[in-house]
Amino acid sequence: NNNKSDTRGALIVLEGLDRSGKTSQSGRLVSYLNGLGYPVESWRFPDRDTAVGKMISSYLSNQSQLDDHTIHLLFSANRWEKRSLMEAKLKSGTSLIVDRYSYSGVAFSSAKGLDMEWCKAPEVGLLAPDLVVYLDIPPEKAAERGGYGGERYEKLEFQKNVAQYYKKLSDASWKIIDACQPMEDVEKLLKEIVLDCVKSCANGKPVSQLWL
Ligand code: FDM
Repeated sequence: NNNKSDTRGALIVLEGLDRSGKTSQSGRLVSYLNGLGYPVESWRFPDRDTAVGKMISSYLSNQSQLDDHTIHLLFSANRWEKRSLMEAKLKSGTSLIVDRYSYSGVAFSSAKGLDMEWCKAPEVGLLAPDLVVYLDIPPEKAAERGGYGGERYEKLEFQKNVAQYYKKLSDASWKIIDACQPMEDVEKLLKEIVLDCVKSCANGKPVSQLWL
């Protein structure tokens, strides 16, 4: 397909427990794709720079208390406030590497005891990723890496619970990478998977919506 107007960017989501390596890997992916000449940006959720994002940030750092349902809906609203920009970027040919998305939203809130279907509902209609990569690490191993910064969810027992909900959410389309491997090996696998996805989207694969 040589029609340039058909080319769109890919929506690629990295998921995983805290300290699974998502943030370092997304930086590396962006440099890699840029180096190959693909327009790409690194995004993350929560996006703490928006008005809603500031409320989320204050909650995560224990400076404010919110009912579990309320914070769940704020996380979702934080994605909704970026939806139109997201769509515009993809349409203009820019790929997005997104550190956490709706799956974090559902896994973390369900791990607190909220109903999973209730948690999914506000995500319906957001853009569906073209690729979800799960950086798989046992919660104990992630905790050993240190650097839990003292935010609300950075506790081993809770992370174990979150891991179980990620498993429930995952489907055959997810690419699961063993995140206990050396960083360079994870990086190499990720680059291959992500480049394939970017190429297939550039060939005109349509954007779809959650929840699939
Ligand atoms: N988190 C993140 C949620 O609980 N719901 C969400 O929708 C999202 C996107 O927020 F503990 C949690 C996951 C994590 C915390 O994430 C902040 P970062 O990646 O540490 O900024």
